[in-house]
Amino acid sequence: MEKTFVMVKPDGVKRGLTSAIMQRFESKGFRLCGAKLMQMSETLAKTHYEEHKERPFFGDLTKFITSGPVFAMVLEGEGVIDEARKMIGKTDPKEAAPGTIRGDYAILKSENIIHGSDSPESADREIALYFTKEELIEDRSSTRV
Ligand code: RTP
Ligand code: MG
Repeated sequence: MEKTFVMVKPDGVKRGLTSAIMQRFESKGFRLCGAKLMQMSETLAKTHYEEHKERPFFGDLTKFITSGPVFAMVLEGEGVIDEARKMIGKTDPKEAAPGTIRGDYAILKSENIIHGSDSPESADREIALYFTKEELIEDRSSTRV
């Protein structure tokens, strides 16, 4: 079953939005395979955002993402990668539609509450960066009520 990696960023955790965000994905019908509150190291931050390492905002981005605990999640369900990105909304919260997570909870591009994998390749890479196989409970579709 398709899986994605979603992470409430330090601003979201600090503002107490973790459960409200998790609720949206669960209510939609996606299943939680794994979740943890954690402090990202500088090394993990640089690896996670490796694709942006030449961009001018890279330093601020890694500083921000390590500024406090994050809440990492793996979600499972049909089309979850694209659907979670839709639910998250555009990168700049000012352009994110109302009803999306960024549209409803954020104002600044640099503090946009949540991360979600942008492709199947990113999802595989990011899930492996944050979770061991043992930490994930996979494919519960047959036990779904
Ligand atoms: P994310 O990876 O965090 O889920 O965000 P995203 O896919 O929507 O956006 P991405 O292009 O991957 O950018 C990663 C994060 O870098 C910050 N950013 N700042 N100043 C800028 O022009 C700029 N562009 C991107 C954002 O915080 C974005 O979430
Ligand atoms: Mg991205």
